[in-house]
Amino acid sequence: PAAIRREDYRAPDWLVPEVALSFELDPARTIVKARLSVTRNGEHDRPLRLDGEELELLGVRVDGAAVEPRFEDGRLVVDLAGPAAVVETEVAILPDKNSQLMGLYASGGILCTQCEAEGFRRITFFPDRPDVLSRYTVRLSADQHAFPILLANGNPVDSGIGPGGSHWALWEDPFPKPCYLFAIVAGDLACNQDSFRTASGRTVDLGIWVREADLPKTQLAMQALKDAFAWDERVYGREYDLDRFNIVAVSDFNFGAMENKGLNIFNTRYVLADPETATDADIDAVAAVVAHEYFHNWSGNRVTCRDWFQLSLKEGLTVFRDQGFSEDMGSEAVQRIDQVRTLRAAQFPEDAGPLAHPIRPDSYMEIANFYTATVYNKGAEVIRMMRTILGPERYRKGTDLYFERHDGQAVTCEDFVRAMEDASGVDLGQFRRWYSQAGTPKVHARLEQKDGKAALHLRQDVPPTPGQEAKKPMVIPLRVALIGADSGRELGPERTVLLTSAEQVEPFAEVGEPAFLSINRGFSAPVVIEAERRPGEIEALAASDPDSFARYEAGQELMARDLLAAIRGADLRTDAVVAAVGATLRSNQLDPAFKADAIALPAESQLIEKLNRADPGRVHDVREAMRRAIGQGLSDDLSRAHMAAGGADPASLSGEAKGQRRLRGATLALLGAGDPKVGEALASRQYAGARTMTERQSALMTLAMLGGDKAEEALGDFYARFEDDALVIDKWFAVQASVPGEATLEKVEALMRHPAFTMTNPNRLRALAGNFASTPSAFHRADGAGYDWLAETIVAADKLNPQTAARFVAPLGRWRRIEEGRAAKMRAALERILREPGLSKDVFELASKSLG
Ligand code: B3K
Ligand code: ZN
Repeated sequence: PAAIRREDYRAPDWLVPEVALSFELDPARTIVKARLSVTRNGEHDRPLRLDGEELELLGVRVDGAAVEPRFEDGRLVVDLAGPAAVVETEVAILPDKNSQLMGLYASGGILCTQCEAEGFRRITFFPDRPDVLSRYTVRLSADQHAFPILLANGNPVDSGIGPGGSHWALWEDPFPKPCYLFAIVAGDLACNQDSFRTASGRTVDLGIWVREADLPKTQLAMQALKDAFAWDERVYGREYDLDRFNIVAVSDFNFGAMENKGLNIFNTRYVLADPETATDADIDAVAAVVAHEYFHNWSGNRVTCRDWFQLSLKEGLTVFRDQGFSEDMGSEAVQRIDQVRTLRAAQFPEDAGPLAHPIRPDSYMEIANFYTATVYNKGAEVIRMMRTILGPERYRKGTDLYFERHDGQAVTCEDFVRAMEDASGVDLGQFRRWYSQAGTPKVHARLEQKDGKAALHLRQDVPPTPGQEAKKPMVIPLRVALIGADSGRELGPERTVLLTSAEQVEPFAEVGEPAFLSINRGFSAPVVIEAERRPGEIEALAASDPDSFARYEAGQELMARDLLAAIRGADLRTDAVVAAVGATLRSNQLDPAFKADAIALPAESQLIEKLNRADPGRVHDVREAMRRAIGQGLSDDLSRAHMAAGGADPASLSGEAKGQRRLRGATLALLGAGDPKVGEALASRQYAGARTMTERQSALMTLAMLGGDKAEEALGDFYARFEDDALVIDKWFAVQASVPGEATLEKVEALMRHPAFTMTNPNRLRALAGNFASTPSAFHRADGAGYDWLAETIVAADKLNPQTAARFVAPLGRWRRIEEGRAAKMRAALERILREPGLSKDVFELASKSLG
């Protein structure tokens, strides 16, 4: 397959201002009639070219007259003489056979659509590109009994009864939109109905549509939706624009959710939640995704992308917006820690590996492969840096200008940055490199102190990435404070240092006492800091940096220092880490959620990233030894914290209650590491008395890690208890696939043969394969069997669902970071995948680039 390049963009030859679609819905064979009003765009004599995929063409008409279809490079080519025409097509599609879950498909008796990025071409012939915006009228007809509810974008305008037990509904969406935002749903659905009164006094009808039995689990999503409506009015001045807003939940979905205009379609996982079946983390994710999709109504739908290279225009901005929402709804510091954890776990490895790409990529084979942590999460960091540089008021002026200037348009990342510049008067010329250069910058920092003066010596280095050997210096905003080594206080106000050259020296005014360096506070830039530390400096910052995010970071730096030294061959030093964890546990000032984060060691995957050719077995052993030392050295503090945290009100979703439950799980895990017998007893007790899924899942995970009869007993109980709840059974698979150690693979193989396992449901497949591949000591078996299993699974899944299969390729591509023996086996697994005949573009692109 050929690469598509950003620089080859050309405006569309034909526009489609109006579309009328008619669906005769039937899961076995659906008939789609399309009526496109097309107009020639500019002076040219090129024909109309329409994308189409897996469509059975039944007829084409131009201005009412039938024409003989002609295809070129897989596209339907229609020759048109004048400046405008009406082009009609009729096709048949097979929803029941659609296992890719793109286009129109069936999920548990519901018919639904997914069009982003290029699924609309699987529904009808169309110029399937985001810069063609159309007004849609949609007529749906279906069997009344099987599909009593018929939904589409926009407003319902008419409905009625048809022949043979059928009924129909007519919907109109007044807002021009790209076809990737098109959606319809038909099914037997029940509705949680509510309403929201907008700032300008309009009433919006809100509906969350699910299977009848799931209605009680939609309350949290509804609350989040109303909070999101209010937040976007208050923080960004954005009001909703239609009279109704619908969300539909389906159980087979390739990712989290989709922001179709007025008709969001969600993975059930991000809608259905209550404290008995969803963890606090799941519940927070529901709120974040509901808000994210809602926020797209402005950042994505009203202002959309010109082409798919601009994906971060809507995704980076919308992630940044949903992060702001979560920060305002919960604790800002804890939210920021979670965001940075995600970035380090998912984006840093991507940026350091063979699949590295800038947030605005230059080329792709399959766009579905570019819905990445880089485009989304690093994209959000880039918006955050702009706000840090401009300040919140000028940033808001910038977004106001952006929305006003480009409402109803399909635009580029450049348009966003220009709006920021025009509104603020700040030149972002050099800053634009964040859009074009890949790789995580490293910043080396040294604080020099002489004669009562301090100077911060900074150096930046952006590592080479595929296709980008030499890099230019970036603009890196670093929030910096100096902390008195004796007083523990901030010496002068915090500053934002703009690092713009390869090397730079920042003088600081008189500092009266020796100072420690608190840098990149709040994670003001998505970089790796390498600071030269003085003896006792990290320990002191970890104990008392007044900025809680910076204190967390210092704790992580301390843990990583001692773990990495031991992994590289030194004796494992545990005293400093044990002391720091003990102080955190005993503190009266820190809130429980922060404590839970602060006592967790850096993930194995993160340690592997910092090593040259790691032995994952050794990384695991050293990290376990540290966990054991903490568990043994602090058993009293841990037990006390564990008991105290057990008092949280199970019905409460306050930050305090959620924090206590998080701390209860974290302390339990460490107690289990320190003494398996004690851990087993405590976990069994916690499991038996659990009143929330948060408690139940953390107890189950600890038991599963310890293994043995108690683990089997709890796993059996868990399965029997939740057999009918697919989302909870996903957890049952996930827990077992996440157990560290070489024995997990056999378990995973057995689970694949379990009657509840199916490859056609992406949530189930991710629960098993995704979790296994992200558990380093299980996946990186020395004999390479973990890699072979993953390769086989990818090949099998690819035949059903290429997008979901492709998501599992990246772990095999990390071979450069792993010791030679295993690395060779990882490459062999990638080669094995590439030998498979009929591989999808999705998997081919990632597997071939991963070998590079
Ligand atoms: N925009 C969708 C993602 C579509 C993914 C297509 N492969 C959900 C979101 O980011 O909000
Ligand atoms: Zn999004």
